[in-house]
Amino acid sequence: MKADRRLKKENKPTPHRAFKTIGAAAFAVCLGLGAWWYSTVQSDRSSAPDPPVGMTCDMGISAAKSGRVQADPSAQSTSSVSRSASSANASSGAVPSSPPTAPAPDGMAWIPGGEFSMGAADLTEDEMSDVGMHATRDSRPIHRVYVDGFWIDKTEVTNAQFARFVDATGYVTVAERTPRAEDFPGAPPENLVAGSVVFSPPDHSVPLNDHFQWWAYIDGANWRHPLGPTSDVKGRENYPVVHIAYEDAVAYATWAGKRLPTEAEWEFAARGGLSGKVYPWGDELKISGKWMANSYQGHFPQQDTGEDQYAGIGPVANFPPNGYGLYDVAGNVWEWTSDWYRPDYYARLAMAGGVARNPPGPDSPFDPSEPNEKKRVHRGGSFLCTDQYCSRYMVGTRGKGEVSTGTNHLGFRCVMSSGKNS
Ligand SMILES: [Ca+2]
Repeated sequence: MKADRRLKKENKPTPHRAFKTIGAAAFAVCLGLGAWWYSTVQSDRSSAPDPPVGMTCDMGISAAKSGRVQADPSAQSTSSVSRSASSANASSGAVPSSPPTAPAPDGMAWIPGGEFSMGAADLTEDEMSDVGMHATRDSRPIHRVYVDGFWIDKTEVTNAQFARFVDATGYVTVAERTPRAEDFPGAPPENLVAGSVVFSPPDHSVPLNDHFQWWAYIDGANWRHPLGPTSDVKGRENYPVVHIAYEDAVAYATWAGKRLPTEAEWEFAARGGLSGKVYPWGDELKISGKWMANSYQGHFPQQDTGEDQYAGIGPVANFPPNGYGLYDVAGNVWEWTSDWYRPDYYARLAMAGGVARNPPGPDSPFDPSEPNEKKRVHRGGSFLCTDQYCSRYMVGTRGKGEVSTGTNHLGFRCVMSSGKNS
């Protein structure tokens, strides 16, 4: 929202009157680049180059602002750095610990903690030919991490749960707050409107290198009205709450006596006790022909066929849980973690050697593609990830987002330290 409002202040002309939110722009660029790559590969599979590693979500805000897609000149080719995910992930070494003696908090699962291999490696060329998925540069190298045991919500926070929080506290989310004129001197009054960014696909095929075609800033969009003022969440009480900025998620967690997971906690939990797997459930995208997560099928962006039951967002806990009983750790909506985002954090931990114990994330954020934005790590991918190009529901891969920006494919779940309820 901050970025959005800054753009409003600058009164930059943009398509749709909208898409002025940097975080959403990053998502869109991610999708746009992925779609571009997919179309390139499909048009000439045999000669198409691999997309540069990290390309799908690591583009700069300058490109997003201008609506132009520019290749990252520093990106390496996938083939030059590819490693086998299965071989790169050593055995977890996780030593399960006993849960606290107190009863499990409502709706939470105990994660035993222990040591594991964190991050993702590129698939081999043969493996990529099946699903075309790519780990990203910021998710490497695989490094050893230890986390203490903790409780975690089995599902993403739902609309019903968030409504109880709002009813109890009167909390107003970032997307619902009207920008103050004094904070944005010179901004036209008509631009000082609360809202959020919504996936708004066209009904026809569009150039896939133009993310402005499918993301739009919608006045009045927020968690109560996920698609804009004429929409609501009636009948969707069991869907993940969306349009949640980081401070909204923290406010909820604090009220609930919980906190947001660190990125390490999130990945340990999402792996479900498995080691070195591409997905939370194993190495294959489907099991016995069945979709294991809410993702995107069909021609992006205008034709989500919903082969997995859902064209767009779906309710929580409608796909099989992972080994720890957690639902939707891949797909449906992205989830906030408490770590600041830096693309080199894994490299720093690996360089330090040994096992990183309960890593809290870097001390400060830095994204070279948008150096003035403060971003935290997102995990899990969303209903907009596809098996053709979006790698971000691979369990070891990362996303990122500016802290004041929510969208309609971003939510969260909470954790609780092990001794909290005992
Ligand atoms: Ca779907």
